[in-house]
Amino acid sequence: MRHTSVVILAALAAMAALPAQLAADSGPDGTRFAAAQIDAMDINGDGFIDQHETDALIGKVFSYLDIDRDGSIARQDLGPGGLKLDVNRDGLVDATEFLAPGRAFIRRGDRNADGRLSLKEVRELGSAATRPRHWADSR
Ligand SMILES: [Ca+2]
Ligand SMILES: [Ca+2]
Ligand SMILES: [Ca+2]
Repeated sequence: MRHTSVVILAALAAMAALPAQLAADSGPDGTRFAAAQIDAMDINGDGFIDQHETDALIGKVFSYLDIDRDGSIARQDLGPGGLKLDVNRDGLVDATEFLAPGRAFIRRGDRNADGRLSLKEVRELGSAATRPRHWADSR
């Protein structure tokens, strides 16, 4: 599939920006946007996003960015987001650090603790982002 990496990068970028975008886009369009997110990330087509799916998708982006295949990406190569990803501040973003936001995304939104995000939970993540104090606390 020629467009695979573009789709994955778009999904990742959309995921990173998801709460803000949903907050800016509440109402019926927000639901449509949440549905599009699930669609883009729901590999097994069960209508939910789980950690295996975020790991698989984000892992592909990681391999794509890890050009020299040494298992890490220089922090500065990731732009402004790199500093946040480099949790242990060693200047490199390894796979664990790179996958962490996707896992946090699931944990943050998983209201019923079934380990996966439903359309409703993705929607609620969006409305949580409209409460700045809550959002700041969860970081
Ligand atoms: Ca799924
Ligand atoms: Ca690191
Ligand atoms: Ca859930």
